[in-house]
Amino acid sequence: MSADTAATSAPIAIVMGSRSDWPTMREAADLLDALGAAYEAKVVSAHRTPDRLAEFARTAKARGVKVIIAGAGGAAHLPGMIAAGTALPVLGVPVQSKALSGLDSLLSIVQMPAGVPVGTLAIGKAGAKNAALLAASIVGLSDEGLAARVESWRAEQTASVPETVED
Ligand code: RP5
Repeated sequence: MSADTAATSAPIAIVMGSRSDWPTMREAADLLDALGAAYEAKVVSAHRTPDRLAEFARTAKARGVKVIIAGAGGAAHLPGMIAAGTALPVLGVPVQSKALSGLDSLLSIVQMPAGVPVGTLAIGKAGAKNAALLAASIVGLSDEGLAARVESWRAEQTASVPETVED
């Protein structure tokens, strides 16, 4: 079996434009760990490593990836370019940039032309966490155990919210 067709054990892929995005994207990874959801995480830059990006998108489905979480900041073309190369669901996380606080990232990711969708999340860590929950829910459609763990996580979150304003 060639590298292109070898199935991976991880149905979720987390990719990011730079190592500097990891503090944000780690939130997604940590939540997937908590949910017991397998994932791979790697740096794939739309601008600095375009060949790596094209190879990743072209081979993802054959490797067993079911959903892709792509985070990038600034001129954040990574999620859209991955969506251009695969019909797998792509969840885009706008990483908070220094210059424009992530508004540049958000607008770069969210305004996709009709026909090439990227499901765009909130700027920063909240977006990364919610991308993980959505990815787990998507994979959970064909994985009852994971779906049950997502339900439990949500129920625990609900139970943790106090109704009173102070003790
Ligand atoms: C984007 O440029 C990355 O996603 C990152 O958010 C931003 C800055 O990258 P570095 O200069 O920190 O590597 O490609």
